[in-house]
Amino acid sequence: MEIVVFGAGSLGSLLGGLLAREHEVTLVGRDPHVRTVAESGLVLSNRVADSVNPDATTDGRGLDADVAVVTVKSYDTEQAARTLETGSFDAVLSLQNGLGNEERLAAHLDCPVLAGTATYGARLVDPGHVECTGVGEIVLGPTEGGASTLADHVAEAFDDAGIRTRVAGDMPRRLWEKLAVNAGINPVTALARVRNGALDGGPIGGVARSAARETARTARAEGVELSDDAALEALETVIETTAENRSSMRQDIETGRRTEVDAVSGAVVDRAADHGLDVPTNETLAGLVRGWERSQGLREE
Ligand code: KPL
Repeated sequence: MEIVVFGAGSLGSLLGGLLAREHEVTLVGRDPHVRTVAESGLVLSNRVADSVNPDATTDGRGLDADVAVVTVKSYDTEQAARTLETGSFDAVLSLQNGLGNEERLAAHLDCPVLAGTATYGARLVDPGHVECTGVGEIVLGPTEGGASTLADHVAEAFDDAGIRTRVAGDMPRRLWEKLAVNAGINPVTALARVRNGALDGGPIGGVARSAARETARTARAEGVELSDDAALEALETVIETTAENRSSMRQDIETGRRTEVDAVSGAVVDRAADHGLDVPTNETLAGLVRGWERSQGLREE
């Protein structure tokens, strides 16, 4: 199968590298990483040690493949969609944080867009070298839920490359559950500069739980069946299984990059407002992270 991985950050590079063991893969990303991969290949280290040679480019326009896997940050989704629409794909799979990525992609593309979640952990060690910090799984399916032979086909391609993958008929609920986890863990660990495991208890753990509960309430207002208990259980599980990880938002703040707060806490605040719900914890967390971004000149409004 021909697969384009659009967004050669840590997760995109890891999945692209694993897929390249079985398929023809093109990684789209930024230099110097992409230049190093194109010249010398991609080294995968830790639990999935290997060395592979995918194509790699900074120019994602006009590509033609069976599947495009989108792993860019949520604030780059619009730009990715405009670039992908210059190419040709049978399916596009979003493996991103936050709400609304699939809709943004679908608005530009005439092929089916699948939704997915990824619980693999990855870290870009150096240009051309990605470390696997956690073996998880991919769950994917149609954005509106239900069955799809296309989703089965894409899952099979991931499975053939040794990536544990499942097809789910309830992606809307799963995306909200993931949002509850991210809304709980990401801004709190970023602002407090702690590892995910520090949310195990104590006052900051309480803030994370409150953000997750508010997210579940907003999901229900949107017609998605996500109980507070289910959201809290998902949160506890991820805190435990990723205890040693630095969340992506903490990494963004520590390296002075813009964060995905708009698509995480900001999305909860916006959707809650549509239903007249108050979500004070998410509102406070969004305000604090946006304030940090403003102080760094990373956002204007
Ligand atoms: O997805 C994550 C992230 O860091 O963005 C979690 C699940 C919180 C793991 O760190």
